[in-house]
Amino acid sequence: MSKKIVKRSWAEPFKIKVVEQIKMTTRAVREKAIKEAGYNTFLLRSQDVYIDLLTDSGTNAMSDNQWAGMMIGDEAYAGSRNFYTLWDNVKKYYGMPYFVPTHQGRAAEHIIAQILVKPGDYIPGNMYFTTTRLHQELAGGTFVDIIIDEAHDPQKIHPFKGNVDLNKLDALVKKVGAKNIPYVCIAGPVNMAGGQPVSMANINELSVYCAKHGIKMWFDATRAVENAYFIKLREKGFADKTIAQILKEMLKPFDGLWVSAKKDLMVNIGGIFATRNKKVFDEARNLCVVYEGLHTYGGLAGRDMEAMARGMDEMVDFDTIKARIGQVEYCGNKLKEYGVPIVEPIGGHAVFLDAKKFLPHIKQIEFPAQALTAEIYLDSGVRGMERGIVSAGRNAKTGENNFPKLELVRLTFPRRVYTQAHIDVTVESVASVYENRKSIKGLKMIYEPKYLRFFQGRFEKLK
Ligand code: P70
Repeated sequence: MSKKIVKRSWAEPFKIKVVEQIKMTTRAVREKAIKEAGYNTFLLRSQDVYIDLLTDSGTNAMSDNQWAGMMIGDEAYAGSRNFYTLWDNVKKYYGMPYFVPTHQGRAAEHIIAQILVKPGDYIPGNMYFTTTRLHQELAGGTFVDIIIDEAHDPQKIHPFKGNVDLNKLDALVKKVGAKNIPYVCIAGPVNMAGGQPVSMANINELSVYCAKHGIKMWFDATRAVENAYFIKLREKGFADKTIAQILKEMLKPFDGLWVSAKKDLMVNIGGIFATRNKKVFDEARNLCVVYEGLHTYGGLAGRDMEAMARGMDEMVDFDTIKARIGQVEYCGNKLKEYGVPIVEPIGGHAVFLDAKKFLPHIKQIEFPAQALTAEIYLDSGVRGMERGIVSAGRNAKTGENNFPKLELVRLTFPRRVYTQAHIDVTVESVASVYENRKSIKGLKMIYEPKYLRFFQGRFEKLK
């Protein structure tokens, strides 16, 4: 009997033209490599990695159209043609009139914090992001988490786990006063929560509240098209709107935004600072010449800006986002079949393993997510990233470790890079590590840098 058709499969809206060879390694090679890297996957050489799921940042495959754009880079020091092309697209897609290019996202975060945050200020946000929070702290501010409680529970199902709890914001306003809150910092989707989106309804409620209290809103639009995609699929009234329309609508209430272009824009480098506020813009382009380069290149080559501009045209394509998030979902659902505990709902850019549930025998201070990340690498050469206590760092005032509720390993998918077969290999590796989980030991930190310790911290295996 022939097989009955029960569904229609779908595939990526592109085909492969250029390939990059990757190396398969032996367990012995990986044992040596991870030990030398201090059990920190950030310190591995990429030549020792088989499938690289460390990040989706700058690791994307550019299209032929983007590569063609690289050839028409105008490398003039001042007034590059590509800068103006990019600026036009910033206006077109993000709806902001003013734009300053930066070399990547954190450079824009630095400029924003320097302009808007003064010592003693509080910056509420829908969960912290490592670099964002650090720049707020370096400017003398204190970050306050106002995300809904559901976001801190890996198994809690909620369509918009990135939403703000307005009661938490109101309590902060009552406690410290609106004048000590320079802006509310919203990211969509929320990286550290598992790539969870924020709803249009929540953004609109927040904007009513902020307008009433005279508080500005700034948006981390690093993966904003993925947020728009979730709104289209999950929120009533948006099914017939395009990603570009939803993106514009999402950003309407915000005074400004920043983007790590290394994600949505599918380029290898770049950042965006954009605002509606002329005064903030003038200050930002002035700081740009101090830290980045002239305000018409911001630390980038003309060709990079052209690739960014073309990447923007591609980022709003529904089928491209569907294929990308479809891969992430495919991976997450397969892991669930093996009983592997993951953050749910499955997010936009990555599958997050719940290391607390995966390794209940390892105390949080023995770095379960860090240990699990190293163990997956050892098993197959698949490289993920710790997103738990190491990433959460220390309290800026007391110096004590922060103990986040979420202790996660992130398997992040670069855009247009890996195939479904790569995902199968990844899933099988994680499932086999899960099967042998009881034998996994915790770690001890033996070197801790002052800032963003997850990047360069070193560990040793506990006996
Ligand atoms: C990642 C990357 C970068 C990022 C982000 C959001 C929501 C800003 C930035 C900064 C790279 C990364 C950064 C810190 C720790 C680990 C990894 N996220 N906002 O892999 O942008 O890197 O361009 O300076 O996700 O998630 P940039």
